[in-house]
Amino acid sequence: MTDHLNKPHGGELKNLLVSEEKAQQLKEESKHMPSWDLTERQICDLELLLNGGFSPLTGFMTRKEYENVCDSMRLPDGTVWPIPITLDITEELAQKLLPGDRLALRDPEGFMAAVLTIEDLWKPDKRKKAEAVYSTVNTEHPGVKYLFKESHTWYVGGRIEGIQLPEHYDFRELRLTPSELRAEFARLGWRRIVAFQTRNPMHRAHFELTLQAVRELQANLLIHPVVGMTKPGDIDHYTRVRCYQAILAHYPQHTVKLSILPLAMRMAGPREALLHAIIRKNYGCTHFIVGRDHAGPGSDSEGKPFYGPYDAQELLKEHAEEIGVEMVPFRMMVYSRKRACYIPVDEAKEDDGVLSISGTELRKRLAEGREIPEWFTFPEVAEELRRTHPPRHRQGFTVFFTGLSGAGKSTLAKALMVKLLEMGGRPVTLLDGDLVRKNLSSELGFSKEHRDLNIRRIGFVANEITKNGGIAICAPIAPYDAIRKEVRNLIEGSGGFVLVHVATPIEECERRDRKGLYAKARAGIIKEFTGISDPYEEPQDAEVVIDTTSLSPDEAAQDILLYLEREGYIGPGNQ
Ligand code: PPS
Repeated sequence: MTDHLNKPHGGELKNLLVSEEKAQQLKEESKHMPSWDLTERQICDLELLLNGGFSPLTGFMTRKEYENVCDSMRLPDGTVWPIPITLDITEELAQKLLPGDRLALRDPEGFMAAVLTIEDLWKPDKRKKAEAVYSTVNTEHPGVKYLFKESHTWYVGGRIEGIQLPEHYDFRELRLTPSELRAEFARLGWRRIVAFQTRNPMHRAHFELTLQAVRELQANLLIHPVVGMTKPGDIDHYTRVRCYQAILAHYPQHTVKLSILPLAMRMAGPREALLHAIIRKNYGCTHFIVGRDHAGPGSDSEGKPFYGPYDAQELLKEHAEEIGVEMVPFRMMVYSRKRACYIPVDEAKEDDGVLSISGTELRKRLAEGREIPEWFTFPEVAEELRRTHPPRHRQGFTVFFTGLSGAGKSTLAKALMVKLLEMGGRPVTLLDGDLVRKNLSSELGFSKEHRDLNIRRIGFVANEITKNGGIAICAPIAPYDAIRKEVRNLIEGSGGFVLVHVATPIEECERRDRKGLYAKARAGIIKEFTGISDPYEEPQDAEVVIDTTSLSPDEAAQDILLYLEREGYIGPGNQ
């Protein structure tokens, strides 16, 4: 037996929180320490370090730990550990720090959460890390995208002294720490506990699978969903937790417990499955369910899956004994119409009449207000989902006009606003270019930097309106494609986004020259004038293209309304 096999996971829990007295002392001393405001990901990691969910780690990884983990999935002492838990900081801060220094770690509100005693500072090779941890450098993988585009360039590692756990104001009674959950299991007399990890609402397939696990293993069930960071675009955790609460009543009494996990997922598939198992061991579980494509991000844009469907099961099988958790593998479950129950997909025969609904199909049904069948999900879950995902004609959306000065954006925007107000139902806000420049962006000029900032501000406001179920109509020039796409990405996460290219040719805009600006631009009096002395990047992704040369505002507004109706943004009798 090799040495590392003598070091099973999850025996002793690391509790990195210091005494109250020591915490006071650290808070005093921190006034003279450099300080770092933790990112959302880092707060999640810190919480699991502090509460013992990441035992046996005692801090953010040092370079040696990091390299060992990347290369061999082990800590330097041989313990299995699949994913680096590192603290990334800016180059600017890194230049000011030296090994031996202490760094105050704060949450976004400025509260001191912990102190890090620096052992190591280094600039990681991100490509190498991506290849090792994610087996790809493709930025379509959300973990790789985060690594390349969001995480900072320097890593700082060392021991942590915890002052307080990050504050959460939601679902407090469901946020049990590893020691609390272990104590709860002991109190209930639960000895065999199978954990179910999820980042999605639980439907019938998940329910049947967990129930089957409970029955076969004669074990109790811990539903342990991730509420830290999951895959971008996932259903928000508030909705999901209400769905989990709704499903609890369907399990036999005294068999199941729900607790939520503040983990930041990396979507690293097989390696992440190992991490999940280690965490569940720390939370007192004995068994861990691993299904199809566990913690995988699906496929890339060419349809090629990032991981094989059962790679995670294979990897965990190799390490489960060492970790000290038994893996409970599941194939994908599908509904057999003939047998009126769920069966593993590989047991299905031709005459089973197999049914399944994908996540994309579910979203489509919700958006269109269509039926969600009971064989697929419990009615309480469907109702909960409908509350936060109303059909499109009750969701917020943004109509974003782009086009040259004088193309007719403002007139069209106004006509559309008035027609939508006439229909009633949702509040409508107009963010016209000139209006925004007077109020929100009065200090900005027309450099690329300032134009982008202007559009980012408009996008921010439109997103807030959309998120809260209103209609935002924006009408800036917005000449740059990248920032338009950034705004689209932001808003599509909250509701609808419709880009309207007012494609009136420059000759016509100049002929109209309502504000006399083209003449001034030609004369060089106005600099950086779009279309004359500044670029306009024509959109290739507009939902509607309108040339106002020979259309009245009424006619042009009709084109947009017809598009909105076709896509379901305007319902029968509007509401
Ligand atoms: S941007 O690029 O989206 O930030 O521009 P926007 O906020 O829509 O502002 C455009 C309006 O400002 C006037 N104006 C100029 N436009 C373009 N280039 C230059 N240099 C410029 N200077 C002033 C102009 O009236 C624009 O309004 P519209 O309604 O488009 O004609």
